Amino acid sequence: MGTGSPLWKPLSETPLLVPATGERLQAQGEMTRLFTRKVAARAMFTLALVLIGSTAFAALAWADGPWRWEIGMQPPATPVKDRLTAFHDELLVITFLITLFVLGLLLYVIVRFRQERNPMPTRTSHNTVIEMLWTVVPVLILVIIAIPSFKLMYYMDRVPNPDMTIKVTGHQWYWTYEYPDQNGLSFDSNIIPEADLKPDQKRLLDVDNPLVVPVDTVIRVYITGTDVIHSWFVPSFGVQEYAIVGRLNESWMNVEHPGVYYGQCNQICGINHAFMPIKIEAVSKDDFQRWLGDAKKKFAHKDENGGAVRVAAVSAATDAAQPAPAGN
Ligand SMILES: [Cu+2]
Repeated sequence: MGTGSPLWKPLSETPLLVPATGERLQAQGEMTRLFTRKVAARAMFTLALVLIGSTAFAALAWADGPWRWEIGMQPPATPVKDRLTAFHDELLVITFLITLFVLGLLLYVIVRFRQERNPMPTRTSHNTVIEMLWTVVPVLILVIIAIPSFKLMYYMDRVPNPDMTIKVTGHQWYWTYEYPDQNGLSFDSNIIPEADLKPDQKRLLDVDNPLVVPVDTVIRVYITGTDVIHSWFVPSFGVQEYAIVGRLNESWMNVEHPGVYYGQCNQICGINHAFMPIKIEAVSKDDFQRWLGDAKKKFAHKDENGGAVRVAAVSAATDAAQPAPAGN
């Protein structure tokens, strides 16, 4: 717009009248132009951030366990999490391509339809073909995403022939772990207070009695609660299940590599919600048998207050209604 434009005259020179239609249109054109440039600049900045972020994420994805300034997800340790991670990566590719396409369109519009090159805007307002396309193509993309998504959801949901069962009970504010196949072996798992931490222990994540499981074993996990709703969440297993009073939720895991895995209650459950971490040690089958022998002695007669006995009764009733485990 030239310097002689009446719009930019000092207020004193501007007539206190509504500008003529032509001037108003010109003013609107100017506003739109400024606005479009600003939006385009912002969109490009955002895309640059997304690109840098996803590259950094890809580079960091091989580190083990939670680490400082973590961006991506923890490395997968079960078939469920393998699939979840793969699905996430597929979605990232689709998102990247769509973002690239939208950026291309934006750049094209910014260059091709800028005011200098296109002084007389077209009055086109409808184009049936384009409107059909921008409806049908996104629907197709959603269908393409939905098919693997539903497959994965059912894969996570059905426990494939469990070799053993573990029962998890959420309390304010700790977990109880129970092995119904092992004469109801059961123990509580409490956080290690910060003051008692040993150098190799993780703050807010380490516990006195971790859950111990064998690798290469299909483990059915029952989850329930005794006071409020908790949630048993182990990121590297792809397991997240609500612990609800009076309900028995079910999930499963098959840990692929021995190691130590951490999780947390991720349902706001009261003042000590942040202090009921989950620690799982996955060990070889032999080591697990050895641990069972020790644990049965260590945790014998520990639950005579009735809580665990009641829970065990529920578990036994549910087990009776299900096909027997393939063995352990
Ligand atoms: Cu909780």
